[in-house]
Amino acid sequence: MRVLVLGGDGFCGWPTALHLSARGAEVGIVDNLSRREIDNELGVQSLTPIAALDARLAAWAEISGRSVEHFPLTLGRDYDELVALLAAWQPDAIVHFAEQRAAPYSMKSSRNKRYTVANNVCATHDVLAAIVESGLDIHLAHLGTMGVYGYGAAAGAPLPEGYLTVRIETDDGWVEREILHPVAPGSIYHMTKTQDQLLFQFYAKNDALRITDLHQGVVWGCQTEETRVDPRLINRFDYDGDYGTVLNRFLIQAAVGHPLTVHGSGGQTRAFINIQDTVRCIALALAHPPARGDRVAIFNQMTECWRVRDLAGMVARLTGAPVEFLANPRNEAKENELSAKNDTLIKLGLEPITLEAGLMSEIVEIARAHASRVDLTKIPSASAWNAERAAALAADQDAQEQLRAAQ
Ligand code: USQ
Repeated sequence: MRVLVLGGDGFCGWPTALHLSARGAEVGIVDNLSRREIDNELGVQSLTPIAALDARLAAWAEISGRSVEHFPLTLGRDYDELVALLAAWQPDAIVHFAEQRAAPYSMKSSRNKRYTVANNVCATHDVLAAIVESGLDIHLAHLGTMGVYGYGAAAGAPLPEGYLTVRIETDDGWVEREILHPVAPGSIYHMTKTQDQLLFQFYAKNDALRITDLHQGVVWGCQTEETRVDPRLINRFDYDGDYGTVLNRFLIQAAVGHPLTVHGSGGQTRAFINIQDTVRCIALALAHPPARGDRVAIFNQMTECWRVRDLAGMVARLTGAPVEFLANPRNEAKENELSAKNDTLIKLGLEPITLEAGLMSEIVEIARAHASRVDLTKIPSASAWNAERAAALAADQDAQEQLRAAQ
């Protein structure tokens, strides 16, 4: 199978490219290195020292004997080059990770909102239009998010996989329909993923494109079977207030003696998945594509749900770290219940790696091994969702300063 991985230098894209290559796929990476540029813009670097993409690919060729080519296109801008690449490379499948994926980064300013919308929505649309223009029967697997649903199901039922059965009253009685689950995005970033869903619905209906949308939860972990083979293949690990995801942040905070930064009361419940399971799920999705003319296949790519304060409690017990309850920079529900169906990937053979299986120890090791690279000033989450949240953050900071002065 020939697979183009769009965004193949990123946190999920890099281990996916290696996983598919290791399993015999011919892999090409399309990436404009924008994630590395954003690191420079934010003045922060991955906790793990990641090699330049060329060096990563040379190391992979040396270790595996398999070459992966890099195409440095900017999706959403270099459209003609993308069409030419599809014609020349003739992929069977495309895995699309090439979007700005951090909710806090997307909410920092109007510039960040506009960049995230333009980058994500135009990239997705260009990929779809280019597949049609190529005339090739390419299966598109896209990394969506559990955040499209808004973290709560109707009447406490588990979130279904993409579609919701509704009953509509007509003159002749009740009829049943399956509709796309209503969206409730909590950030501009999440909102772009809900826009992606509409683009997919249109192109599946109008052009019979074969599309799988993988609604992924919060990813934890860092390394996969392939990335741990050699230090030059190490995956990135974000811990900063914009790109670090909650559990990985807690683990590095514990490793450097920083209190665990729980937003609000920590009553937010989210769906989680380990990075090793991410790459397995993508391989499973590629092996089971929809047929031409099928509706968009939507899988919930998550394995368990956790409340943020319970995660903090677990890390605190494991490491002895103190927990700090901070003003929440985000405009989100203080408490929510969440459960979600993930039957499709389980039926396809996914055997989830769970948090409680003790595998968190590897991440603790990664966090401890690279703790000296942490810039403590980058830990706080300073991106406020709106003026009211910004005022709450400022009041929290004042209170902390007064407490320090009194000590
Ligand atoms: N949180 C804390 N303390 C922190 C960081 C986060 O309490 O130091 C809380 C947040 O307020 C939020 C929850 O933890 O309630 C999750 O935050 P997160 O930063 O781990 O995840 P999120 O912003 O939702 O985004 C991440 C990925 C995104 C993906 C999404 C899946 O960055 O690309 O789509 O997880 S999901 O959350 O299911 O929508």
